Amino acid sequence: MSNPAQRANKLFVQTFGTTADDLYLAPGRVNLIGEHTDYNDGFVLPAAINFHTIIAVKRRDDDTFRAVSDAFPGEIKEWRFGLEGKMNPSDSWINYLKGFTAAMSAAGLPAKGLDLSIVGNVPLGAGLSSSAALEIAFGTAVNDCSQLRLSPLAVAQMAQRGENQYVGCACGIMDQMISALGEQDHALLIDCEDLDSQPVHIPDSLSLIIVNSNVQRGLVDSEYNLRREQCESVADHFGVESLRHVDLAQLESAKLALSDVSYRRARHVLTENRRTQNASHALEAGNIAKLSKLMAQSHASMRDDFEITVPEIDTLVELISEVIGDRGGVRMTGGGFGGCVVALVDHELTDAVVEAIESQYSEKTGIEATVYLCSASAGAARVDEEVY
Ligand code: GAF
Repeated sequence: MSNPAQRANKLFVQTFGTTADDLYLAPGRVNLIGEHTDYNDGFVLPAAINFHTIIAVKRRDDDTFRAVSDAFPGEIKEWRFGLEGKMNPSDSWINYLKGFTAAMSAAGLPAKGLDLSIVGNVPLGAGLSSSAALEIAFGTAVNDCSQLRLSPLAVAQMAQRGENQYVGCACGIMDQMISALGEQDHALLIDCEDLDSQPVHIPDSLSLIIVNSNVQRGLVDSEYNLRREQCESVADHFGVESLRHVDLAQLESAKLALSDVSYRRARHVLTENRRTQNASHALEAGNIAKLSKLMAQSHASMRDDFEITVPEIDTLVELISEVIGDRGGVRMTGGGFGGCVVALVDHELTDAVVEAIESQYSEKTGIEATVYLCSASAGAARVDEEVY
């Protein structure tokens, strides 16, 4: 089968009857540790992965956008810059693009129209940020074609604004930032308060394995927003902007004044921030036993305090950790309620991990898992068809 870049060009010709000028790509992501900390101004440690959204574009002389996706070939979506209208829930993918141009127009930025065709191989609905990859590939294309000279961070912030204000999802900045700023063979330690980011090398001795539980992610939006509200109400209790400005000692002393749920939600965030910083140091130092412990603690905290795991995900984590011991780490990754598990394991154990999943997961849960052997890749860029 042709590669995604070739498919994007082909779809462009089929749809618009002419060739595209340029191709832009943005990756999905996996978060190694630091879950539900971004919107609490905390720390996250994601890596961009070698699964991408690719967009072929041709500049237009007016302010119209026309877009087609390989998921719905033949269906051309059209809107004018600044006239996006209201978000239409049944319009799924196009809302992310309209959200981006709506955020640009609200910020007073100009944009030239584009014709575009979109293809991708980021698994949909798996918690690997296919929507951020779409927003950032599009945002990078618009930024370049309209010669706006926004930094990748500014593109990420614009995409997050679009998703928050137009699409109506109260997500943090992690997914957009890593898709825009990812570095090959590195994770990024992001401080979500000042948006400073530091690349952290992933040791060559480790395999990056993502396992899709293939559990349908039901309730994810409502539960996500609920977690966010619970965190914000604890920050309000302390009279601070965010949980970043509460420490564990303060939380302990307020335990009786908080509900048990509020206390546990905040405890997850505070301890997860500490684990994320420690995991970044452990990864840099090649201290895999320490990383293993921190990832296990993170998973337990998501399961018991934040309550965002599901039994199938817990099963996957248990069976993988039995194989890897302290020669790697494993935990749920992403927003939760299904989705994927991430494992960073000694290369020598990769086959054993895959075998354990194949022989035990469906037997224990009745569901087949999908395994992706990944690598940490670079962030969004303009690309040539040949070098993809
Ligand atoms: C989703 C959100 F989009 C991110 O901002 C982040 O909060 C994540 O869930 C949980 O860590 O991917």
